[in-house]
Amino acid sequence: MEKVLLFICTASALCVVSSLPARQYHFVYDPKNWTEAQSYCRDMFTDLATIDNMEDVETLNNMADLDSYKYRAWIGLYNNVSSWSWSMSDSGFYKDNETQLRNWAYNQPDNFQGRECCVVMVANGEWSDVPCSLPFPSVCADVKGQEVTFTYVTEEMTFPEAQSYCRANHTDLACIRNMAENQKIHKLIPAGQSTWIGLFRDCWKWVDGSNSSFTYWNTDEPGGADQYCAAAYFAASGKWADWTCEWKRASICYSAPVLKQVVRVKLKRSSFLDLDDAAVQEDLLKQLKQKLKNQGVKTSIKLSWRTQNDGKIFHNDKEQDKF
Ligand SMILES: *[C@@H]1O[C@H](CO)[C@@H](O)[C@H](O)[C@H]1NC(C)=O
Ligand SMILES: *[C@@H]1O[C@H](CO)[C@@H](O)[C@H](O)[C@H]1NC(C)=O
Ligand SMILES: *[C@@H]1O[C@H](CO)[C@@H](O)[C@H](O)[C@H]1NC(C)=O
Ligand SMILES: *[C@@H]1O[C@H](CO)[C@@H](O)[C@H](O)[C@H]1NC(C)=O
Ligand SMILES: CC(=O)N[C@H]1CO[C@H](CO)[C@@H](O)[C@@H]1O
Repeated sequence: MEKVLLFICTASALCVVSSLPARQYHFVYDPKNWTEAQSYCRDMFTDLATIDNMEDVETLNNMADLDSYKYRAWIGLYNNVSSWSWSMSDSGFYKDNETQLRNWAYNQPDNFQGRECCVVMVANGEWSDVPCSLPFPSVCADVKGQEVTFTYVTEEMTFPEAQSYCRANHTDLACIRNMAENQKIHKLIPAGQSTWIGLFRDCWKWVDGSNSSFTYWNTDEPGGADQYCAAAYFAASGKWADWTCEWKRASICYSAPVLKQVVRVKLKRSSFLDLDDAAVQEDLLKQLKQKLKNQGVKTSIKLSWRTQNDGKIFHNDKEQDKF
């Protein structure tokens, strides 16, 4: 989280300096399920912990209290099995509920071993979830308005590769709006072959929106088809494992550090303004905030007046000499 250091160079000019300090972790040992843990972290801090690199891992290993029952703690990594969406998101392409079409094979999607986040059409034209890193042929789509034509691509690629390929050479991976289109695609595919279509979902994503690709899974993790939440395991150097979200555990929150800066604001005296009036004080803060925004400050800023020992906020210039 970016923070802003802000100070006044002269009475009339505002200077803004940005810096990027490290996030601060907080262990919460009171056991909570993952959902409760996230709510708590969002209320009290910023969110459940995001872990970006080995330095973060070391920080957490040094902080962790290894008492019994406390050595596993929730982190902000979540495998969202209800986040299916089509590669082509242009809403004009779909009518009514056409994005909702699913043609899953029996017992699919099953999120086998907790890592199946992309979809292939299997031999009988039904769909199955598989790991996105497996190589398959694919079906690309060329879209003109509502018209769509499909092309089978023999070359085996991972899902991200197939998606890039289709976007470079066609419109996108095949997105299927109805069973007639499903049938058209099925006819293109050689007998017995499974191929990528454009359906995928969020796979083990940081809930604060971080796109960090750092992973530190323990051996054979993730491994559970119905374990959507991740915890760090401090008996194994803080490595991660997937767990059932209902379980109650310690948790790790983080806060984006807040930088506090006291600045002195000099105002020209105006006989029309009562500076002891709370509404006037509030209005001045609003104006200051707007001024900062106009100068390109993009991060969130909180401004407040500081009350001095005498209970007053504003002092005229002679009194200021006493600071
Ligand atoms: C999972 O995905 C669904 C659908 O996109 C979304 O509404 C929900 O908020 C997500 N859950 C979490 C915990 O991110
Ligand atoms: C979508 O619409 C079709 C046709 O109108 C209907 O048969 C189907 O039940 C709908 N599906 C959903 C998930 O609403
Ligand atoms: C991750 O997000 C940052 C900005 O937050 C962006 O600069 C970067 O390109 C993103 N990386 C990927 C792989 O999307
Ligand atoms: C967590 O606990 C809350 C409150 O007891 C409950 O409503 C919620 O369903 C639980 N969530 C999970 C994922 O277990
Ligand atoms: C047939 C064709 O145009 N293939 C191109 C598809 O896009 C890739 C780049 O992603 C090119 O290398 C291919 O030549």
